[in-house]
Order: sequence, then C-alpha cells, then structure tokens
Amino acid sequence: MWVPRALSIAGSAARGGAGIQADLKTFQEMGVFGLSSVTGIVAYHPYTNQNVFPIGLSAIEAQVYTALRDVGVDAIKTGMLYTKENICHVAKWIEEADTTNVVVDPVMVGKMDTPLLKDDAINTLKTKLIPLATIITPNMPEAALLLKSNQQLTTVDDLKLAAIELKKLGSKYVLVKGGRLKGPAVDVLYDGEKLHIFEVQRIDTIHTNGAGCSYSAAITAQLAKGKSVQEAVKEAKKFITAAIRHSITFKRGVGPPDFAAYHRHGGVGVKEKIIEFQK
Ligand code: PXL
Repeated sequence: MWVPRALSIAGSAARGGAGIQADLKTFQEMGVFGLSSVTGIVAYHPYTNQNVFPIGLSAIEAQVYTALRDVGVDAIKTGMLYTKENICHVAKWIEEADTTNVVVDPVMVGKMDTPLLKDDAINTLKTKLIPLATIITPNMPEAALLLKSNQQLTTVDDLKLAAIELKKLGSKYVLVKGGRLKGPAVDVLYDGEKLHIFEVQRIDTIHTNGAGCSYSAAITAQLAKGKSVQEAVKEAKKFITAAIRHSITFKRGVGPPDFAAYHRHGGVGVKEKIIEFQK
C-alpha cells in the first residue's frame, strides 16, 4: 500500500514537543508516514548544563540515505542543522532527492534558549539551503536575523516587508510567522506576486514549545499529500491553532501544543486575505 511519506532532518527534543518528536507526531496526525534523520539531541543536562549533543555527519548521512534510497520520500523538512558542515551536506542530499517539496524551518534558538544553529552557519543556510526550499518558515526573530536587521519585527507591515525581502534569498515561498505579534495571530505568505495574510484569534498561553516545528511539519505533510503551498499553509494553521488552544502543561517550563487536538476537537476557521504585490 502506498501512503505519502515525509522526512524530517532535525534535532531530537527530549521534552517530546519540538524537533523530530513534533515533526513525527504531526506527520502521523496528518496521515503521513514520518521518517527522521536526527542531527543532534537536545536535552538539558542537570549536572553539566550541556543542552545540545551533536551527532556525527556519517550517522546523519546514513539516516538520510536510508530514507531517500530505501523508503522514498514525498517531502523533506529541515529543522535544527546546527553546523555549516551539516547544512552543506543536507543541501547536497536534497539536490539528489526525487522530491522537490522542501520545507526549511530556519530554527536558530529554541524556546528554552537552546542554540540550534551556530552563528557562523547562518550565511551558509542563506546561500546553500534556502535557495532549494519550496518554502521557508521563519518566526519574527529568525526573519530579522536572516535579514541581518538590528531591528526586531513588531507589526504585520514589518512581516510583509520581511517576507518580500526574504524572497530574494531564492525560496519559492516565504512564510513569516507572527507568533510574537500583539493582537491576532497573523502569518504572511509571499510567493513573489501575492501576499497571503492568514489570521486567527490569538490564544493566550505560554505553552507553545515546538509550535513552530509542528506548524512547518504540518505544511510538509500537506505538501507530501500533493496540496498547493497556499492550501498547505492554511490547513497547517488550522492544525497548529487547535494544538495551541489545547496545549499541554509540564511539571516544569514551557509545554507543547497538543498534536492530537485537531482530530480530537476539530479545527478553527482561518481568515485569508490576498494582496497583489509584485516586485
Ligand atoms: O522549537 C525549535 C526547536 C527545534 N528543534 C529542536 C528543539 C527546538 C526547541 O526546543 O529542541 C531539536
């Protein structure tokens, strides 16, 4: 039997709500068979304070080739890549892959302040990987860092301008996520011609650890199923909004969205506005 399948190349998040764990849970919820290549393990060590444990390149390579050659994939998502070297190799493997559905989530710092990308790797991400992406999904601080802007994004207009600027890096689509805006939760998608503004009511919670991972994983799953990017983003936003509305609390620290919420409780309406903007 054939089922759509998606590969996540990302970090393992021991808290279970972000990284590979978020991706695989989201793929499963969306009816997509999930595969993984773990680039490192993120877990806070109580005695040494170390929180990122990188994995060697040949282990990452073995996992990727298992997925690409033995299983076959309909979409690829990247999350924590950590080093320049990893990014260069991931770019090469993506070029070799049969699918052109590529979601690059340019994760840089985790919600628990974990460094997920070394500072000297940002440029490689921009020049080697982003040009291969169907869509990139930066949040507001990541968009500012990719644009080398000292100014943080604060308004929906900032998101629109950032999306237009980031499109120049060469991905087909840019989604700038407005999770840190004040007011409604607005995300801006740009395809080089039109700005799509997706809006839902903001949910008042701090428990959003892994929400970004899960949102881009949901987009990846929809692309694996053959949906257009616009449809994929809209469906993914319904999914993540339901998950955040029913988010989970932990003994300590920030909790994750409930990945099962969309199925358990249903989705929410997403308002979409389209603005022509050719540049
Ligand atoms: O949410 C960003 C993220 C991505 N990848 C890994 C993480 C986190 C946040 O904690 O641990 C592995």
